Amino acid sequence: MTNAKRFKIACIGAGNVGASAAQYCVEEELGDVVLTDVVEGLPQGKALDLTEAGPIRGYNSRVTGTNDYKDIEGSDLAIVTAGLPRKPGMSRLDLLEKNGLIISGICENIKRYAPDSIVIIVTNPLDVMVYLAYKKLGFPAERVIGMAGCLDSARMRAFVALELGVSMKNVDTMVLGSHGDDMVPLPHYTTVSGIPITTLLPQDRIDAIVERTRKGGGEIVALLKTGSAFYAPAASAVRMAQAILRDEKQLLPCAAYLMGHYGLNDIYMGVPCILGRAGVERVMELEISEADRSSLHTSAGEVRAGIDGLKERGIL
Ligand code: TXD
Repeated sequence: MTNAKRFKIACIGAGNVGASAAQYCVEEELGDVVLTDVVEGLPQGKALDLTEAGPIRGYNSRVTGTNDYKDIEGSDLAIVTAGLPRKPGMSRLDLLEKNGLIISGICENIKRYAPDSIVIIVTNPLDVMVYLAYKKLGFPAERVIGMAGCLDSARMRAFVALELGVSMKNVDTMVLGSHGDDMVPLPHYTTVSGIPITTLLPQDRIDAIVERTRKGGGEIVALLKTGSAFYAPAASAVRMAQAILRDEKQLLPCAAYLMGHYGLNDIYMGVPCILGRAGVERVMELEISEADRSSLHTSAGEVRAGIDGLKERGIL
């Protein structure tokens, strides 16, 4: 083990993202994982399979599967991916209601069994679900965080690296706003080893990368036909978990609770955050253009509409 304390991580939801997150956690030896789902046998089966990969992949972290929330007792961190996907004929509001009820139920259990944990929400619609979780958990805002920007910026990093034929590791980006078509990728804060991409690529190529990043989730859904992306989303959530549990003070874009930042109040949105052992230790305010600020506010309008939807249905 690289970390001194043996952490306990609850992965709630053992579907595509949840199981991949469990895999990345144990491969990184970040802590022992409890994989939880409502489907009987699913988390147990995946946990056993991951345990059996241990001798080959060389990890000693433990993975167990359960349908009983009592088993998450004392977790240091929870990654919540439980939820339903949108089915044909289901409106956005119906999905909001279904996942809203699932997240509310899960929050009750986290509150009961892991009251000191830091919670990373992944379930869509992300910015609304993380706001709901914050309200239901009653934890300080720094301990309830949404994962989206990390994924969106990873996608942009990958596209820039592929376009320029440079190492993925050399590319840094920043993406603000809500998770969806209204996100605000920031080319001016995108660099290759410190060199702004605005000096390396023509504007039309940058515009194309920004557009592909905005539609990144949809591109994968269209290819897969059933289900949505899971490797990069899981890797992003585990990156955040690592920054927190190992107190790395990493600057990552996350959905954080805003109190006047960027002119926004009482809302969760994607902003640059310093992640450490306390969770979101600081929200960074960047200088952004008027156009980007206005996109951020448009994005906030969508999130507020979702929050109102939950209120109308009595979930919030
Ligand atoms: O950037 C992001 N935030 C996202 C979000 C990127 C990718 C995926 N994103 C969302 O994560 C996606 O729209 C879904 O809302 C979640 C999970 O996606 P995943 O692909 O893992 O979905 P699956 O494979 O359908 O898994 C969901 C699991 C499934 O096994 C259900 O049985 C389980 O959730 N589930 C529950 N587990 C525990 N407790 C409850 N109540 C529960 N209800 C359903």
